[in-house]
Amino acid sequence: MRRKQTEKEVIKIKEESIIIEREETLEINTLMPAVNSNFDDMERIVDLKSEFSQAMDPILRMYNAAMNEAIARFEIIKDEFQFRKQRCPIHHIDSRLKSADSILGKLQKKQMELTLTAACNCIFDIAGVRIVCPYVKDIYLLRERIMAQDDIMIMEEKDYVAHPKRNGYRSLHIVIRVPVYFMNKKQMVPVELQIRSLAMDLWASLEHDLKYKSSQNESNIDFTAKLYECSKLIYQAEDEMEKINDLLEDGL
Ligand code: 0O2
Repeated sequence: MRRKQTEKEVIKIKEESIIIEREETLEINTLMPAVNSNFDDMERIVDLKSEFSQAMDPILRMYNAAMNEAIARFEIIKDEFQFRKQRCPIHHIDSRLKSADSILGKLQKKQMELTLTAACNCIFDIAGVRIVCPYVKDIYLLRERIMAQDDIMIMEEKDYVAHPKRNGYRSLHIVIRVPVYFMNKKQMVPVELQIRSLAMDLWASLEHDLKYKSSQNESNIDFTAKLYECSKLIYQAEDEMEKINDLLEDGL
C-alpha cells in the first residue's frame, strides 16, 4: 500500500535521531523545465525507468554539486592541517551519488510516494560523503569543525560511535544541507556525511562484503554475534593505538 508521507513523518520514524533542522524543502520545479509536470506522478512512470532517470538528471546534478561542495569543505580542513604541519584528522574521503534506480527502489522500500518531490524531501542520502579518520577523536574534531560552519544546516545526527548497532557497526552520520547555486537559484541541498575511523571503515567494508556474499548464497546463518565479536577485537586494537598516539601527541 502506498501512502503520502511528509518529511516530518519520515523523521518521526527515526527515534534515535537528533533533529536540528527539518523545515527546509527543495524546490525542484525549476529543475524540470524539459519535463512534463505529470512526471511528478511517479506511480505512472514506475515502469519507465529510463524516463525517470531523465527526469532525475538535473536534480542529480544539483546533488552532485552539493556533494562536491561538502567534499571541498573537508579538503579545506585537510589543507589547513597540512599547512600547520599538524597530523591530519582526515585519512581519506569517499563519495557516491545514488542512481535514479536506487532512489526509486528506496522510495518503494519505504512505501513512500513515487514522486520526485518525495525523493528530494524524504531521501537524505542521495549525495553521500564518507570521511575516514585515523582515530576516533578525529571524528568528533571534524564534527565540531563542520558544525561551526554557519552556512551549513544540520538536519539530523545519528551517533553509532557512541551507540553502536547490534552487529557492531560504528560511524557518525550527520545529514547537512549545503548551499548550492544551480540554474540561478540557491538551494540548501542535503548531503549525508558518514564520519568514521579507519578501524570502523575496515569492519564496515568487510561486513558489507560478507552480507553481500551471504545474500548471494541465500545463507540463513545469522552472523550478527560473530561480527560483533570481530568488531570488539578491531576496536580494542584501535583504542590501544589511539592511546599510543595520545602519548606521542600530548605526552600524557
Ligand atoms: P549505501 O550504498 O552505503 O548508501 P535510511 O538511510 O534512513 O534509509 P537507516 O538505516 O535509517 O536508513 O540509515 P542509517 O542507519 O543512517 O544507515 C544508512 C547507511 O549507513 C547505509 O547506507 C550504510 O552505508 C551505512 N550502514 C548502516 N548500517 C550499516 C551496517 O550494519 N553495516 C554496514 N556495512 N553499513 C551500514 P545504505 O543505503 O545501506 O547503503
